[in-house]
Amino acid sequence: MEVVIAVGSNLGDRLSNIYEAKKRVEARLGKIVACSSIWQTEPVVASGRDSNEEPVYLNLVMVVETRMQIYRVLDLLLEIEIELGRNRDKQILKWASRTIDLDIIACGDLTISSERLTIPHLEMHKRLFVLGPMMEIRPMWRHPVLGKTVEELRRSLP
Ligand code: A4P
Ligand code: MG
Repeated sequence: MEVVIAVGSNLGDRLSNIYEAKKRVEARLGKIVACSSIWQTEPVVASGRDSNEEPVYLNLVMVVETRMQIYRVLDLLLEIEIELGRNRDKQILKWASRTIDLDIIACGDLTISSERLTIPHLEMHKRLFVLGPMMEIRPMWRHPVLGKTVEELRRSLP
């Protein structure tokens, strides 16, 4: 199966965080069969906070071919985040800056809504930093709940 994964970094050596994450994903999850270019994006911050106070992000989206169970994929991604210095302190604010973020965006037309995992990612359709890169590699993927392709979702963003 193909798992679409979004990668983001806005702290530390962002490029090297991203390359290291890709290397570890490929070693532990499976082959990266498609990868977007790296986008520099303005931080999306929680309401009430100033996006000028957060460093700019580098983002990309990749597709990994794996036979692993999806919760296993999640555990491995969380493990790689920790290894790459992700601070998961509970005090940390929502959408805080991070060395690396690895989110599962989609997995074919699978839908999951459990305590630990929501697929497709809850916010993916609102985010240019996901839809932009994903347009490059899977423009025709269709959101199984919203019924729209990446291209259509991208067009409906402001
Ligand atoms: N979880 C549930 N569904 C998923 C999924 N599909 N993929 C659970 C991954 N994890 C999922 O995640 C908290 C918990 O969500 C996990 O333990 C898992 O069980 P987290 O990574 O600690 O939280 P987070 O990343 O802060 O939250 P979230 O909602 O993933 O935020 P986002 O969407 O990642 O937002 N601006 C720019 N320009 N670029 C960015 O990349 N990223 C964020 C973070 C904010 N602003 C940004 C960017
Ligand atoms: Mg995340």
